[in-house]
Amino acid sequence: MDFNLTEEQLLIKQAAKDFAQNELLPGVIERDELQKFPKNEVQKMGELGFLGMMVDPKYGGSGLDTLSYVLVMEELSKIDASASVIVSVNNSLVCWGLETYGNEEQKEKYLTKLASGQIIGAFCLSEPEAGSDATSQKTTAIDQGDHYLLNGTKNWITNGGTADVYLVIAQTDKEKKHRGINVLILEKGTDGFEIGPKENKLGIRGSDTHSLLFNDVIVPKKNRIGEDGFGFKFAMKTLAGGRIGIAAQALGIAAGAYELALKYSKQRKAFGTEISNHQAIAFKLADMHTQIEAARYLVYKAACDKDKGHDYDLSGAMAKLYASKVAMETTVEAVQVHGGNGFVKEYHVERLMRDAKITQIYEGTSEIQKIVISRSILK
Ligand code: COS
Repeated sequence: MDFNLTEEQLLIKQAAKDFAQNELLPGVIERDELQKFPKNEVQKMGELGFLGMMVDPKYGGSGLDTLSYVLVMEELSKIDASASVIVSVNNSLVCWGLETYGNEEQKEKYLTKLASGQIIGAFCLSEPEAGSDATSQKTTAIDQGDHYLLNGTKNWITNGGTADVYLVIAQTDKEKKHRGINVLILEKGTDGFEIGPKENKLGIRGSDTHSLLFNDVIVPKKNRIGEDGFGFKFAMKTLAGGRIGIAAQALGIAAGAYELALKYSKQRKAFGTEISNHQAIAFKLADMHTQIEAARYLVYKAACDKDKGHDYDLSGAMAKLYASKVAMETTVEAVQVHGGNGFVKEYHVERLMRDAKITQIYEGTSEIQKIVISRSILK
């Protein structure tokens, strides 16, 4: 095992760190408060190549490895998890899915714009009654010869209002259960496709989460990705990679909170000395540092598995399960280290604590990760 990053990876990590400090940090509290989508920042991330990091340059991507992507996710998430989830969904779920399983025409039409950040995408699997139980799709895509007729509702869709391209998972043949599910590329503005109101969320409030409504939407058959009935496998494969991105997001949130707590503990004085000199605080920092380092190795290992062509379902699930737990625990402790100031928005740790929670929920709850892990070790 080589724990050293390459020169290129170090440069990319630094570029993301600089971007987060200079471009994301200044408006992050306001965006959180007002639930404001980071439009300009997303455009700049596109220019930096962060929105199609692993995509082949011939389709407008940066042609980098998964480890580089994880490093960027980590640095962005230290400052702004709302911005990083946009990066994660566009890279892992939309671009990766299209590049891996789309045909040449689909890649040329959609991937090039998505990877270069000219437009962003959304991944639409969850429904009011199908989140963890993803095979129970109620949205239907009825085969009408040269097109599908799409009807139903999707819930909690990241980039729901701002995306231009939506990958929609829907049931075509109920009899065939999960083998009768398809994934369709849907363009914004198609007749019958309506975007529901924006969700008012606990965390990642700068990201744009909506329900989507489909009422007799006509989707050309050429917009189906893969063979008939491939949609559920598509969702599972893309989510397996997506979980590495969210694990990196959780890692970044934890590391960001830890760095703030460390700095604060060396400045704040109580009982005549900096609070870092009190073991009650120093031990918290020791626990945070150890857990973050352990999470980091799991996340990097999952990314390396993907880069080496090894199976990453198990390592990705473990990375997400553990990193999201560390994110939650570390951010709670970081607020505690800050005391009263931790409860105040200007100190950032309360936002990181709120942002951490979603990493235990989306792209597969912690309980789902335990299903994936236990099935893998018991099979
Ligand atoms: N890669 C490829 N195929 C996979 C897969 C993976 N990682 N995981 C499951 N599948 C396939 C199975 O092989 C099976 O297909 P076949 O019958 O053709 O072999 C099919 O998917 C159904 O699998 P399974 O029988 O295991 O389905 P279950 O209903 O038991 O559910 C879980 C499997 C729980 C793992 C799945 O539903 C899941 O991941 N749910 C969470 C979804 C999620 O992350 N939701 C959040 C939405 S995005 S914010």
